Formats: sequence, structure tokens, C-alpha cells
Amino acid sequence: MLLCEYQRQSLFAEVDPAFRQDVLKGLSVSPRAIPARWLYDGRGSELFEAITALPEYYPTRTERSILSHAASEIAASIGPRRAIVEFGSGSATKTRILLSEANAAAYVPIDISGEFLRESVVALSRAFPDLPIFPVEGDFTGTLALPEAIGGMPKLGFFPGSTVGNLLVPDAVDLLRAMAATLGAGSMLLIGIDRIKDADILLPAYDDAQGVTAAFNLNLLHRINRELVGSVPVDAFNHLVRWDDVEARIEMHLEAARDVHFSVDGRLFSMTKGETIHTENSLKYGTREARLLLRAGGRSPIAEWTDQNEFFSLILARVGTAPPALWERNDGGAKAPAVRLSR
Ligand code: SAH
Ligand code: AVI
Repeated sequence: MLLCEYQRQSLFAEVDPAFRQDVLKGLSVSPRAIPARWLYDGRGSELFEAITALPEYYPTRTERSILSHAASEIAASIGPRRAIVEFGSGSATKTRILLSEANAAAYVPIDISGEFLRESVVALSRAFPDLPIFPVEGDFTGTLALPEAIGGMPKLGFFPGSTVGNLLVPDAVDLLRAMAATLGAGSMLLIGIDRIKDADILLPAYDDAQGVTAAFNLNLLHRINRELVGSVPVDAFNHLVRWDDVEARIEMHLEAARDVHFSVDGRLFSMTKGETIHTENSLKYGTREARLLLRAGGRSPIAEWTDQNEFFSLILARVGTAPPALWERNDGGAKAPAVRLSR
């Protein structure tokens, strides 16, 4: 049998045992749910990139615009020669804006999507030939060691895209605390957080007219079939998006359009029509909630930038939860960080 390169890679690539475990467990529990990090294989990362260019998907272009306006202020606040450690770097498109201003000593992109990570590092090292880059492939919610080469450098954690919103609050707090421990004393964090807004803006952002987000969601089933010898009838599933106003989150599900029976890794599963697999949460935060989240995660916000519509926040925080210094207060008393609007 002749195999194309893509089939060859899929056949001989090692299956991550954590993927197998999460899928088998996620399909067995009620309600069924698979962690969102598994949406990102090579194809999933490509589809996410396509999502970022959709007219309905406001977060990427909004954060990029905020970052472009704020980059020189951020560079002044963090000072020179930090190692920038990015959590969930993807194509690292926004990182280029930061790197152009920040005079970084090194860059460490961390991502679970290995092939995509390697490609983005090649492109980035062409754009920044003098910057030492140390990619780390892995799950940032697990224990990750940073490269020894950056051990002695002061660090800036960069966590853009509102990827923190893909974690439930207790998990987000745990991750922020783990990041603070990994990045060490004196480290800073620059984090993007998507704000609560009207459902008629949120829903289309996750259910676009061209069906790219649907393809991103359904790719999880293709991935299961490819990597875990699955027989999931992908055409029997619909992309389903909900806004939960109480939990302030978008939910993505895969809904069975009819009764289905399939196997994964030799195990049999049945779903009735209308039953769903929950594949992603995307939590949105109010301004105060975002600051409280950071404080719970062991960080003190010191500056915040937003856009004209106040759709998205980029927050700079330092390690520790001590109250902000007087110069950081913008109203002579309230312990809020200075907020600047980017236009
Ligand atoms: N930072 C980019 C990409 C955001 S998409 C941006 O702002 O546009 C989320 C990225 O995080 C993807 O590249 C995905 O592969 C990665 N990712 C998601 N969960 C992860 C995890 N648990 N560990 C490591 N990387 C993860
Ligand atoms: C990466 N993450 C912040 C995206 C989000 O908006 O929650 C993932 C995504 N899911 C569907 N569209 C985009």
C-alpha cells in the first residue's frame, strides 16, 4: 500500500498515552467531556490559525492591536534582558510585536502541538536571528522544567490569547501559581484575558459562518479515529456552541445528530441522539474578576491595557500579592492598576 507523507506520519507517530487516557475516560463519564488541549494536533493548530483570521473572531485582532499600542510601555515596565517564556505559543504571531520592543535575552515557546511549535520556531528564528530560542514541547498544566540556559535570567511569562479562559477557575489559579513558581522570584507575567460581552458577539465568534470553528471542533473526532483506531462516525456529529451566562463561559460541544455506536482503542461506546461531548470552555472575565483571578494565582496586577470597545484586557503583573505601590494607583486610593485605553 502506498502512503502519502501525512498518512505515514499519522501511522508511525507515537500516540500520547495521556490523550488515550483522557479520551477513554472522557467518553465514559457523564456528562462526556474531553479536555480542550487535545483539540491541538497539527490539523487543529492550522484550523485555530484560520479561526484567528475570521471576521467573527474578535480576540486575536483586538489583542494584537492592544499589544501594538502598548508594546513600548510594556518594554519600559519589564526592563531589558528578560527571558520571555510563552505558554501556548501557537504561531507566535503576537510574540513578534513584543520581541520587536522588549530587548529579550531569550525566548522559550511552550506548546503541546509539537509539529506546529517546530515550524513556528523556524519562522521566528528567521525573523530574529540573534535571539536564542529554546522550544519546549509539552503540557503546561503538568510539570515542565525550563531550559537550563535561561536559569539565571529574569523572566517574563507571556500568556496571550485568553488561553487562561480555557481552564476552569480552580485550574487557572493552580496554573498561575505553578507558573509563578516556575518563573521564579522577580518574574513578571503579561496575560491576555477576554472580557464578558453580549452573547450576540460571543456566539458567532465560536460559531462562524464559514464553519471553520466547527471543523476545529470536529477535528477532535478525526484525531481520535486517526490516533486511537476509532470508528467514530464524524458526519453524525454537530458543532454546538452555548453561552452560559451564570458561569460566564462559552461552551463547545460535539452533539450526536442520531443514535451512534462506535469503538475507540477496542472499547465500545454508544450515544443517543442529542447527547454531547463537551470539548471546550472559554471563560470570560469582568475587569475586577480578572484582577482577583491574578491575585488568587499569586500575582499583583500593575498595569492593564484595553481596546476602545473594552472587549479584551492585556494585564501586566508582578509576582507576589502585596498591595500595589502608591505610584501604581490611578485614583489616589483604590488598589487598581492603571488602565490605559488603546485606540
Ligand atoms: N498564543 C497564541 C495561540 C493561542 S491557541 C495566540 O494567542 O494566538 C492556544 C495554544 O495553546 C495552542 O497553540 C495550543 O496548542 C496550546 N495549548 C493548549 N493547551 C495547552 C497545554 N495544556 N499545554 C501546552 N500548550 C497548550
Ligand atoms: C485558545 N483559546 C483561547 C481559544 C478561545 O477563544 O477559547 C480557542 C478557540 N476555540 C474556539 N475558537 C477559538
